[in-house]
Amino acid sequence: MKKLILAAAFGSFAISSALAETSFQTVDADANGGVSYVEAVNAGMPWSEEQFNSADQNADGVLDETEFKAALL
Ligand SMILES: [Ca+2]
Ligand SMILES: [Ca+2]
Repeated sequence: MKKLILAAAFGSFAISSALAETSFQTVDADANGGVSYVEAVNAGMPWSEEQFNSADQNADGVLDETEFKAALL
């Protein structure tokens, strides 16, 4: 039982550190200055379309660097 809890704790730690290392430039695959939902998903971001849309504060369909970083917090 204890092992299971440790594994779960390690798992979530690994996910959050991977996200912290995900840079905007890496996720913006076509380097057009905005991260589309498809780019985010392809980069492994664990976002639903709903989460993406709420992160897209100016509703232009992409996350600029400011929106992207805010969404990671
Ligand atoms: Ca892009
Ligand atoms: Ca936007």
